[in-house]
Amino acid sequence: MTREHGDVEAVSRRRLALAGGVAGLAGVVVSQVLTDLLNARATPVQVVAEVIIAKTPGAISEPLIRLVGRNDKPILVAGVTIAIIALGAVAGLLTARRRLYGHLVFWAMAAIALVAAITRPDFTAYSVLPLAAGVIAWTVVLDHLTGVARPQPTLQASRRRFLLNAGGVTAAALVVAAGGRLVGQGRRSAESARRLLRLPVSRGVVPAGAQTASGTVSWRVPNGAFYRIDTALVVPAVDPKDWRIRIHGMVDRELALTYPELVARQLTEAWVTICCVSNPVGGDLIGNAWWSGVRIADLLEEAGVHPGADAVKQTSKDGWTCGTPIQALTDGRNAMLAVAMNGVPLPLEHGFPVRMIVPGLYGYVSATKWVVDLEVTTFDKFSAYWTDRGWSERGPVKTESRIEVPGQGTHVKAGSVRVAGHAWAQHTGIATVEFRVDGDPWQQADLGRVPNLDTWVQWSGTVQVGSGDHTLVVRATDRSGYTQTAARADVVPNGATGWDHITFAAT
Ligand SMILES: Nc1nc2c(c(=O)[nH]1)N[C@H]1C(S)=C(S)[C@@H](COP(=O)(O)O)O[C@H]1N2
Ligand SMILES: [Mo]
Repeated sequence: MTREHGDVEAVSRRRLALAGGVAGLAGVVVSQVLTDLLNARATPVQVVAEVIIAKTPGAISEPLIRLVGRNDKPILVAGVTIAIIALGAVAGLLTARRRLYGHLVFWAMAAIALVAAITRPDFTAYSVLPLAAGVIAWTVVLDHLTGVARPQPTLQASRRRFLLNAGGVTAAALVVAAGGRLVGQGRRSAESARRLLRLPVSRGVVPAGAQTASGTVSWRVPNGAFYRIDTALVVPAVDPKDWRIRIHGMVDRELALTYPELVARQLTEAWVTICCVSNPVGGDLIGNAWWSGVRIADLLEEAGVHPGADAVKQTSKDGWTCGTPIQALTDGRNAMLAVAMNGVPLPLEHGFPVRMIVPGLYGYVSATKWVVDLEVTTFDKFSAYWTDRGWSERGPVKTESRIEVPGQGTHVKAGSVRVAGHAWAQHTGIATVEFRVDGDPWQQADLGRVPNLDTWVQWSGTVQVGSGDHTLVVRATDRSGYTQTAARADVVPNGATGWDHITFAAT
């Protein structure tokens, strides 16, 4: 072997090791960023560190922990990261023999992380996604950089090319990691501020007789099952200590409130069903909860609304806007700046720390989450997020009803069949619900009890069916005397109409 040849080999070995180390780092970063975006509890590296802590015998760990104090976890996380980069370097070197050998090192590390994750009590299949993304990053970066590391016609050019690539990937990884940390940090600090809050709110008691039907969605929808609609790719993380709301525009006195000032005011609590204008007939973009907050009418009264104002334009922390008629905010209904949902501070996804709730209007014209600004104005002076995209300026909820039992396409026993679901006409109230099987006459449903006009109502009944296929239809009549039209309208521009129907088979 000539001396020159030996130099080239040394150079390319160094490059392969560097390529592998950079690949290792890229995988760690990608898995960390995905963990933050998915709001998973811990990164794969953290999970491995936790398992190491759990499995280390006390005789060894205790003196160590005494030595490093409460920094044991961060130190271990850093150690695992360094180990991954070092093993990545080994993987890079092994690609000189065969590319597969390099990949095997990464797969072995992934297998360890997978086993560590599965042994954790909060394991879900979903929590494997960050790890899978990290493995893909490892593979792609390793193949790319080891490819670039191969000797080129001139030594100078190939050196420059390799260093540019390796440096570029490293810089990108560090920038992404820093960005990801920022996003994740905001979320974590908002979450912990939320956990520490003790609000003077109640959980709300489901009124006797409201939950009558069995097999339906529950009358009170738990926060974890509540539908979610918004334009936010990343949920805004707003710390209550940084939250302010400004009430301004056509008012005598501008108001500015901090979170403690808001929750120190008289709180109002109520059952309100909110729903999305995009809910198709029979759809599930609707939910009922016990909301606690401050009545907007009181705030507007204090600010002194100028005559002639007809709208309140709301802006959220993330720049989303909507407009609500002042009349709906001041006519005595429970329109509020809500701070709690079913007795706990709003979940981040549902607008923490403060959102609007207005009975009787679709969410896109009233239910601003992460709200920070209320401008008293007139409808002719502004347009809002969804009105700019073809939806109506005004969005009163349309009277609707939905079949939940039996399920679409299910099989039941011929004879008496229980039928049930929900109907709603927020702030108008449901008067009657009727259902009909096949071409038979309409039958009156039994209605659950409701505390006010602003919630959905459970309906139920019985139909007699012989064996064969059947169609069930439902329609509601509200307290204004309006019976749902059978005419089907699309959700655009101001909400769907039509009767919900399902087919089922009896044997
Ligand atoms: N900031 C903000 N608030 C928003 C939205 C949004 O996109 N951004 N979507 C609205 C729509 S269209 C609906 S239907 C409700 C849904 O509220 P939920 O996600 O708590 O069910 O929020 C409303 N508030
Ligand atoms: Mo919506």
